[in-house]
Amino acid sequence: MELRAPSHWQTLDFVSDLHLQDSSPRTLQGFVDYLDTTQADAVFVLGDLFEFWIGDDWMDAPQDAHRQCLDALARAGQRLALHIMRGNRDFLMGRSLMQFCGAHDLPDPLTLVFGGERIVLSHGDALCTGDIRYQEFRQLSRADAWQRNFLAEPLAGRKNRMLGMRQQSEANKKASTTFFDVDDQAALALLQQCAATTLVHGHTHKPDHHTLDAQHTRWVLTDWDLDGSVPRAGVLRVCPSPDSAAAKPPALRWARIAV
Ligand SMILES: [Mn+2]
Repeated sequence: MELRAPSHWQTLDFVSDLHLQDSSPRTLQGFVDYLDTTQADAVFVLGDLFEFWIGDDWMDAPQDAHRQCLDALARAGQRLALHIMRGNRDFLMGRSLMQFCGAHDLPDPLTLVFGGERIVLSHGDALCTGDIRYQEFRQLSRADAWQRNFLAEPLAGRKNRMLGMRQQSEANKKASTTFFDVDDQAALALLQQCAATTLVHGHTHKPDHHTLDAQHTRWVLTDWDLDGSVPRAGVLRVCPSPDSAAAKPPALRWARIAV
């Protein structure tokens, strides 16, 4: 799918991997403050906003962190163009949540056309092609039948199952010596398929800017953790370059903004 940025957009922010939950109150506060004050015309949340999400009927009685985040998103959704993509933790976010927040529901991947450039947005988990076990689970859990089954369970049962899956995933990670990063070949293939130059993704919690070849790069967003021993949070911001009127590349200016 393709999204053409309206011509009045000057500043776009990308953010991901906030993993909001009750046990991270500072991270929540940091994100709420960011949403309430950002001067961006459009904000793109590229997945794993929440540590987990068990279905939109949870909106009636969610954890406090979720409630406060949803309210802040709804405020932001009224004054700027808010876009939300699902991650591997919150893939069960549904239409009601998007509506409540006034958010545009983004497919993964999405090609954004901005400032004369084509930018692919993705959470990034689908590009970690080396993790075959995870890719199998991903395929299974994104299927309608699996989701219908899961969502048919009572909320309490869903929460237990989700926490169980999280624990299992953490245990697998600890037991494994391999870190499955985004595969550069898979990233390059996706960019070529979308006729795009730049990929923006999260998921790996390894903020960086990788050169794939002479024409293609990928930005990796930082995760947020303002509660732990190594505080980190931030957005990737893109604006048209001041020289872009001269129409010579680079037409965009990218910057990491600490919040
Ligand atoms: Mn993720």
